[in-house]
Amino acid sequence: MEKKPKLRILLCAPRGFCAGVVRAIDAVEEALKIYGAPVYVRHEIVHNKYVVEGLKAKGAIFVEELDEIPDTTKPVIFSAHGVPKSIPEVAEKRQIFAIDATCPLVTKVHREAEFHHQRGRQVLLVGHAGHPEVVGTLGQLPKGSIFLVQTPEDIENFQPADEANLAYVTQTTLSIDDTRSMVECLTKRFPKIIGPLREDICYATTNRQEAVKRIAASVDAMIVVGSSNSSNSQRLKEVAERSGCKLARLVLRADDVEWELFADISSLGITAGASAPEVLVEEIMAAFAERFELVVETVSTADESVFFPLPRELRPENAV
Ligand code: 0CG
Ligand code: SF4
Repeated sequence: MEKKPKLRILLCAPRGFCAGVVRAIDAVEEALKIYGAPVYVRHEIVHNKYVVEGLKAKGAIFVEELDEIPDTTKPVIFSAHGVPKSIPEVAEKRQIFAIDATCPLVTKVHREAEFHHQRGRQVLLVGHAGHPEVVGTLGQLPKGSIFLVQTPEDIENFQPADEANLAYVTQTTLSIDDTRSMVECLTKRFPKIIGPLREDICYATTNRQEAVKRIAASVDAMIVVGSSNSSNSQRLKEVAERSGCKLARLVLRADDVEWELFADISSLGITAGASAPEVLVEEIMAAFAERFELVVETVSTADESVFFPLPRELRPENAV
């Protein structure tokens, strides 16, 4: 048998599931246990098809909007990305039992936006149009009180009602570096603008980007395990490229690896987005092991011990 070429694998740590994702998936599983199938979930609970398919198989029904749900006594769970204020209002009007699995770190941004609004400030949201988290955060305030800025040009073109009464918040899963330059633009154009004490980018996004930066320039290629609709996973691929990695790919499963691109590499970095299960990292490593003789090292840049308890309605003492 022909000898396999050697491949050095640098595994980023931390990688994969964050505390908000664990909580959101656990919420669906717990709701299925308590209320029985089906339970409804508005939007992919987290942006990963494998996770969504697994929950579907257990009896979760995924919808994009509440009008797809019949009148029911079963709960509907809101995804980890958060929802506009109008959504729980509609659920209440229809008497649908809603369980909010919005990540507490997204809810924190919602509360910040509200706080500024109550103090009469116009709010700028740094983020990407159309992403459900951005839709949810914009939907915390009345129209005309919060504005999305995606680029330095958007900041240049923004005409505030009162320059002295402005604040900003951000999406939680952005590139740390891009956000820093957006914040510089904001404070340059509006020196009195108020922002979060520390940024709104969450610990999981920060740590995963940091780990990728550490290894990106020293590997021939990088694989980010995650879905193409996952903002934090897309950012990891981008960070790898910008930090000097010549070949970076976002891959959902082993079947998606374009093997011809990886034929001649001798080192590979692997990380996973916050919504990508470790079993998919293992699947991809096993597929590489069929073609290469692997030497695996973990490169750790932070320890994570964040834990969020289940949404209140699902805690044992409150379940009805
Ligand atoms: O990174 P985004 O906000 O697209 O979400 P994903 O589901 O991939 O990960 C964490 C959450 C919520
Ligand atoms: Fe929460 Fe960050 Fe995870 Fe999103 S990526 S669910 S904000 S911890």
